[in-house]
Amino acid sequence: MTTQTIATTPFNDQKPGTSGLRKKVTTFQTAHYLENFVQSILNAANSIGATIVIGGDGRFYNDTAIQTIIKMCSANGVREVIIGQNGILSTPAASNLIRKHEAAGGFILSASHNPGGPNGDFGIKFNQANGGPAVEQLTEQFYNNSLNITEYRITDDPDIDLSEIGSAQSGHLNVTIIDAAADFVDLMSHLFDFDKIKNLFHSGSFRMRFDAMHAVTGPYAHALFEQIFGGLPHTVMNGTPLTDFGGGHPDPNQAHAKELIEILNSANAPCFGAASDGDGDRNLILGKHFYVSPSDSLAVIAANAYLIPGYSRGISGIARSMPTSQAADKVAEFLGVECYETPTGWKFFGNLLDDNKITLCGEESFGTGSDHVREKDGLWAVLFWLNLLAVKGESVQQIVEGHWKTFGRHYYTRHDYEAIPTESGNRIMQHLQDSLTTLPGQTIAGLAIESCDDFSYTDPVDNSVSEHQGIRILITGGSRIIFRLSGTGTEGATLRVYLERYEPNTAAVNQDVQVTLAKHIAAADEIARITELSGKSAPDVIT
Ligand code: VG1
Ligand code: CO
Repeated sequence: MTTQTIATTPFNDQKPGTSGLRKKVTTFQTAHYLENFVQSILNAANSIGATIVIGGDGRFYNDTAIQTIIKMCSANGVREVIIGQNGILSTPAASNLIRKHEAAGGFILSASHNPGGPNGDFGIKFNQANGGPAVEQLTEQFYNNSLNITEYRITDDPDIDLSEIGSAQSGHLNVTIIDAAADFVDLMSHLFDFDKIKNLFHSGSFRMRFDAMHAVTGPYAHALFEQIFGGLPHTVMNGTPLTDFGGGHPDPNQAHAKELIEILNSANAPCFGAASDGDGDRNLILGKHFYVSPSDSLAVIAANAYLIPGYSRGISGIARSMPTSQAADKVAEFLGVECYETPTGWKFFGNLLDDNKITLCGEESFGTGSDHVREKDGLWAVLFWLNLLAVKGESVQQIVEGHWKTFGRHYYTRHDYEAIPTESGNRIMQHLQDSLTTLPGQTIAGLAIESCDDFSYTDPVDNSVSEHQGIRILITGGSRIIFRLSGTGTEGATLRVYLERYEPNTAAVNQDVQVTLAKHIAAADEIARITELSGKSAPDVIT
């Protein structure tokens, strides 16, 4: 083994976004690009003598990147790396392994739900010792290191065979390859009542479909829903992970999980439908002819947590990302616990979970989770719903409609304007900034604007401040319109518009969400001058 020190020059675009560094595969293939970022991370993380977890969602370039990271870990004095078999780990499974093995952190190779393949996207993020995404102070260090980097260290050892479970050696580095699904299934079996769920599957009337979208959850889903619970052989669809996700977007929402949604809307629909994304941290929940909005899902989960073994002692608090609907707030109020409003991105939940201020958290972007790991967890949410269906003996629709009756309903939609010129995105946000003082008191499209601000968050645990996290427009009666630019895209800018209307009495309004929110949609366009400044007359994706 020889360790080489390679001279390099910085790339100034290695700034991590909402969820790590995401770029086109072709960018990661640029000479020294990946290496610069990995060395910048290793320099900031306490990696000498440490254990580090490595795994990815199996997309194109996953194996190449993992072999590079192994050699760099070896050259940088890491003691042991723990890797999922074939280099594959779902994001929540990686989070679990970091915690379980008290690792110093982990490299997660994923661009989540973004398309894969040689012309698709790739991504890398570093999770810290608590299993959660690196906090902002740390990602700032990664970025600053990447701006000043002059060299990186790598060995010239041969590649490791990642297909064999067991131990191997890369120079002085111990490489442990593990069965990723086993640990994860074990963790789930301690949170949920597997026997009750099995009985549900064997009751004769229950059928479900799970869409793994050719991504990382396929093997976990086959094990859980078919082998353990005894679901029919076709319970899991698209269950074989592919490096390009079969050419699709592994994004479990109305735009990209169309096949599953059609099945759940068909005459002979199963009782329950669910899907997860590229790296297994997102979830979509469907009932027969019924869609559950992620914000509602968080609220329902919180309201019913006491029925689930892992949460039967009650929850300490809830957190939701700022654009997530306020449905969870109503539940927190009812339970007498705190509801925290954090900026978008799972890293902001970490301190609250570590400090036991919250047990549950979620985002409108199909992310839900708890203190069992430090990432959102797609299969966890699906198991939670299955356990709930088994305990309550009601349909998904009955559970959600019952919830609305008790707490009122937060009609909710998100409109995305994708890949607009960066310049247009910035102009829209600047225009909104400039309007903050003049908007309050105005009535726009029939909606009375009460107040507005540029969301800033002070972490209650470490007092760190994160500014400019989105523009919030608050409307009389508890409705909101929120604007922010995406931090995960790889082309131009993506404007996200979040629209929410609260109705205490759901019988009083039109049930169609887009119709119910028509005034909010019109007001958003007028306030942000979207059509004029983006050049688009309609959003690209509506969820
Ligand atoms: C999006 C979502 C955000 C989520 C992030 C990472 O970020 O809106 O809620 O935390 O993706 O999720 P943005 O900045 O594009 O809005 V994942 O499944 O991509 O790790
Ligand atoms: Co994801």
